[in-house]
Amino acid sequence: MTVPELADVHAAWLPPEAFQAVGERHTLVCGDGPLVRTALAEVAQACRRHGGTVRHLPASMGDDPPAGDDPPTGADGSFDLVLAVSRTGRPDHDGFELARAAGVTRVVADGPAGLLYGLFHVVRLGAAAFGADRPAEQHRPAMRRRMVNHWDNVAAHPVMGQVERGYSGGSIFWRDGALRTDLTRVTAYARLLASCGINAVSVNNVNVHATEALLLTDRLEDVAAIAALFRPYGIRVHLSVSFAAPVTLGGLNTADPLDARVRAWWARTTARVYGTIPDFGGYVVKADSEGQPGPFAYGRSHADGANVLADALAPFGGVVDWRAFVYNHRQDWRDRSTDRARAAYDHFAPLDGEFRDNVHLQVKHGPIDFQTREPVSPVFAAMPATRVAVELQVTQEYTGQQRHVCYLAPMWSGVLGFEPWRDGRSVAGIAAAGGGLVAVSNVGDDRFWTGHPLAQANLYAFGRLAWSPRLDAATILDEWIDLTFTPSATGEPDLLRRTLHALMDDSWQTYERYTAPLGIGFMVRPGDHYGPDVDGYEYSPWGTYHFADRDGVGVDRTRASGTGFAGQYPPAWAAVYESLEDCPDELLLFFHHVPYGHVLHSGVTVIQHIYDTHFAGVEAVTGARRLWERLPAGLVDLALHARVGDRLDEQLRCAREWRDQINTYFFRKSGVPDARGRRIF
Ligand code: GCV
Repeated sequence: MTVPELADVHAAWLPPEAFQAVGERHTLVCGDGPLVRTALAEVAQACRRHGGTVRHLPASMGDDPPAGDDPPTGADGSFDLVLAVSRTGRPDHDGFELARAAGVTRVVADGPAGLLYGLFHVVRLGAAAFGADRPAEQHRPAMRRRMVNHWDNVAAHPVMGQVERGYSGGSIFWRDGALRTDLTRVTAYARLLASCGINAVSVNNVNVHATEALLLTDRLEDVAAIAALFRPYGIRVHLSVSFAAPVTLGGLNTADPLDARVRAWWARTTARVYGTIPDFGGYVVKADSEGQPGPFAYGRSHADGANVLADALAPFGGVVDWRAFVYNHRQDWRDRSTDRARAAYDHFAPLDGEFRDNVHLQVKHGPIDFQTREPVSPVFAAMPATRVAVELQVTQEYTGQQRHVCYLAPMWSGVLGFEPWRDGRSVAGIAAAGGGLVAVSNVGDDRFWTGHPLAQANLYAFGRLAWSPRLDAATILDEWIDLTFTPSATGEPDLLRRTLHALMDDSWQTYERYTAPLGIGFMVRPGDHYGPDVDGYEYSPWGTYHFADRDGVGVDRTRASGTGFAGQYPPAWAAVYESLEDCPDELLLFFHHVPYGHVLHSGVTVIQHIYDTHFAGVEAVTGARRLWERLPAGLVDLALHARVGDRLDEQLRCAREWRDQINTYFFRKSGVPDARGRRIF
């Protein structure tokens, strides 16, 4: 096993320097199997570069992992680091214990995956892992399943391209209708994912087009080839499949989930998948959504649909990730009783308890669609008898498309920490007990992986939050900075760290300030979803309205006079969102239609808030750009510096465009001038 180093691709958060503390020491790796061999290869590579040594002790040759006080002697008589798989641990738990005593740092893992995670944790700690003694710390992931979904097409889609909502170049798996011939990049990606704890990946778009559908059958070998590269890093491969596959691939005249022939087809097809990929993870399904086929065509429920796939996967330990993103995208604006925000709850809550145990109901974190600000989906609290997974979007479809800096960890922390019943039980806990955390990936074949180099931090943060949802966003950012950037001998100490925090810590709120106000969402250009177009979706059937007129703006989602969406929450939150007085400012227009003169908790009117935040947002971006320009040469890689600089230029241009269009729009609608007399076109 060799650890790839790609000459022309940025190493992201695993540059060789990150391994220095491990690589210059003497390490003993105890245990067997492919994941232990991966850890061994990682350490060996680091030692070759930094001068240390590594020895392997297969479990069959030793007893229990060597004790901290008395590690076995190596060529030079001692070890600084011992990585071992416990004989008594729970191998499926992925956890490890880390301690330092008598000059030895010891990682004792529950199983081989835990050993690999333990090694990456030592890498993260760097020299600190080898300093003073430290009492035993237990590290165990909160979520058993930590998954990324790729919206990658095998054959480039005429509108969506090779990666749907991808902002980082082409797919790292697929190109021009085929599996790439050089897959070294996939191994490099597997390392990055494993190092932040991710253990599952789906490799094709949830919108399954004709070529991609074949991955399940005729082109299964392609999936097997990818699985072989992820396996050494403890990552299982999943596949998005089409609900209509029994018809389109199997030649049946129906995909009715209750038809015996359909059930048999899924069972047969799935058995073949496991014959080829024994550790295959399972299926991801987008059904009855945005044109994808589903059980509604046969008068069946989504539980019927999911269960037929679940039954086929169950004998092999596979799971179905069944997406709850089901809504009517052909809406009539006059029909105020239909509310896209209500849809997931209305479709799925009545089915609670009807899904098989190996179905994960994958629910987007907000009720609409990955907007910059949405309330947390009420579905999380509504399905106690279902294994629910929380879906996040690392790819920045609505948050600046990796042309804008937008560090999303603070938003995700808010989602995971949300307590639907306000009683200590959080969304993170619901996901941990259910299907875990899932996110749409933001990588592509771009040299910096993510288009905007700083967007790498979002992928890293997703993995870390799936492991440990309570980690603080700024702490995660520090981890990412420490791993990614080599400390420089030049410049003020910590200047780079301070600059990155200044650019990134509040970047999500900055983005929110210059885009759609107070939780109303959208106002983006239809189709590509980049840049402002206040009425772009207002006169379309997608159900994403703001209802601005000369008197006011916002969607009435109260029970009293609106769509009733507020009533989908447990009482403690339903009452807060229902009430104009109590509703948090940032979600006001999501829940209420108010006059422009409505005074927010902050003390300013809605219209003045719109003006103030849009000017403030642009000022923040101007400041960020200036800070980046002032970084002394040599503090970061020149190409990376240039790429971030270019993106900041574009961010500033676009932020100004947002500011001017939003401010002018609302000035013209309301006729209310800016209290501070600033220029509004
Ligand atoms: C994969 C949004 C995006 C679509 C995406 C869809 C989904 O509507 O714009 O590109 O389709 O969400 O999550 O399925």
